[in-house]
Amino acid sequence: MELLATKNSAHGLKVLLAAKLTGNEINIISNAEADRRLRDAILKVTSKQGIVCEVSSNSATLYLYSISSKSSLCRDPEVAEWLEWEAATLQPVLLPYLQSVASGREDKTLQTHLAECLTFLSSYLEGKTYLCKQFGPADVVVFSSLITLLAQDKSKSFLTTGHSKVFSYLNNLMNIAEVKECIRSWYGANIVLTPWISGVSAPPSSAFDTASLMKSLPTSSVKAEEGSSKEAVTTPEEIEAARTSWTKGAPTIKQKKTTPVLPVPGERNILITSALPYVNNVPHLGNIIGSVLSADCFARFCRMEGCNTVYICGTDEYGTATETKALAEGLTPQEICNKYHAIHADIYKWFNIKFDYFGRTTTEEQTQITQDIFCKLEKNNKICRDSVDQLYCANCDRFLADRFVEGICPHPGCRYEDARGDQCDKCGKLINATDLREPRCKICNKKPEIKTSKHLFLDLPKIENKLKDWISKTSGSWSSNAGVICNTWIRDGLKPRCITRDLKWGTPVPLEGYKDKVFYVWFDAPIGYVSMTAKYTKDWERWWKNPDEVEYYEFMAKDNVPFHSVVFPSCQLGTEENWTMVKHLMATGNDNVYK
Ligand code: B3M
Ligand code: ZN
Repeated sequence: MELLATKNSAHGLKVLLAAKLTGNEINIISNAEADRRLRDAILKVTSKQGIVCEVSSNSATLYLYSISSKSSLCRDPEVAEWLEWEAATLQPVLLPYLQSVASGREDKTLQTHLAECLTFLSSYLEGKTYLCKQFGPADVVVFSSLITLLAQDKSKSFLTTGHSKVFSYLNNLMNIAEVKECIRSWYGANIVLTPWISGVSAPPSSAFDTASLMKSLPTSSVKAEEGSSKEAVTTPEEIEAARTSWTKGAPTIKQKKTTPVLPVPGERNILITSALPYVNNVPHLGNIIGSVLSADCFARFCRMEGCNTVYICGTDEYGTATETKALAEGLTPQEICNKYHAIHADIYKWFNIKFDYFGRTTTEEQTQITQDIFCKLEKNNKICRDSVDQLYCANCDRFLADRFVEGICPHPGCRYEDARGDQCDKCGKLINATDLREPRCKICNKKPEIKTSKHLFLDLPKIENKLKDWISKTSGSWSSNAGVICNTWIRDGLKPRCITRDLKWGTPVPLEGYKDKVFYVWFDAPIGYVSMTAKYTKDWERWWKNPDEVEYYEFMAKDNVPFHSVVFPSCQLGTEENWTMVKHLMATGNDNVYK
């Protein structure tokens, strides 16, 4: 492996150190040519060279650990938090501060911000030698950044006098043999930061990604010696080819274009979905970043790599989100779905999102597959029954979903008059709709009554053991936030979950005594992935009942994790069929917000 890094940068040291500590061979190149290429390279795709990826030095550090015998050190969720802290909080202050010292005018505001970072670190290090349980990637990145303070007298005394706890942490690490050796080979006898800090002017935080790990580049094409002019450089033709392939689609894409794409035994078959948006908004870039865009980038990458890839998405059309919007616009739910499905499809097209199929949940296939899954759960004794008290409006002849009732907040100190059925907008507390004082129906303003209604529940305790077993085998390849969220759900034991609603808009429940009800939107929404694939190809089961040959990736916002990691997998397991289940559950750090 080879690494391009700016000479004397902290980033280079991180990767060098990570390579040393994990026993990876790495060839580091830091000369003028490396600098030029780091400036130029965003993503170059050429037929000869394959892909050159620009990655951040923190990702490179993590990657080197992940492919080594120390890979378990990456799994600590705190590692991701420290890497994020180093890149997003510490670096944006540290580098400009170092520059200000180098220019002879130490910036006091930056110094104050830096002091805050170091105070935070000191309090964290109380009673600890390392940031996580063992010396690992978190220490590597934070250490490499902070020892740059030792390069200049002023910044050094700032560290040693005001922040001795941090200083002794650094000192301690510096005495480790491998660390010593890397510092010497990267900086020489003394830590000198020029030309790194003088080369970076007015750094935006993204400019800190100066390390580039080039896995797929044939070694010979970048063999470079200090000052040599004979090294292979990227030609203008290659840059032009990269630009064309990026804007027009690469001629190098290896996936054969057959429609529909189906898995092929013995090849890599990748199924990708991104969370299905509700039909109550006009999506914009902010929403798309949530999951559609990440899934699209990944799908493009998989196609380029020659994997048989399908990327499925579509609109989630049932549930109160649709009914509320219909009420607001004076249209029927079906009209709202038609209108917003078209808007969503158009906007994703405008953004050049390349779905293999963009569908919707209001289809025959959805009804048929959802009912089939339910019947299997019922047959396998995974459905239980219970009664639920709900508000019912006799005037409208309907049970009222939480969003359809308002009343006086039941919390003593508040008593806000227009509290909603699920939450009070004034005091922020959660509310049980049946506890509202003087409740009123949002549609007709009459007073609803409390009525008992029978409902069906997914008997999660009966599936819990199987689910936990599956989670322990698979969650190692989920994004770390997904793992954390899922654990908080299953930690205290699972309870049965109501999967039916007294509504008209939804997939009908096919069970005697419950035929006037529909399924709760979150019971059938993930089944949308399956039914949309069924719309795409009659051979959908080759994707969905083929766990040995298909790798399934899901992309979503973090508030969708419980349904994808607990509820939907439990339904799959409860059917006792051979489902393709998610292997890589990727959650972005945002909630799905429709603003
Ligand atoms: N429509 C919720 C949301 O947009 C829901 C996602 C369904 S994914 C199966 O937050
Ligand atoms: Zn009413």
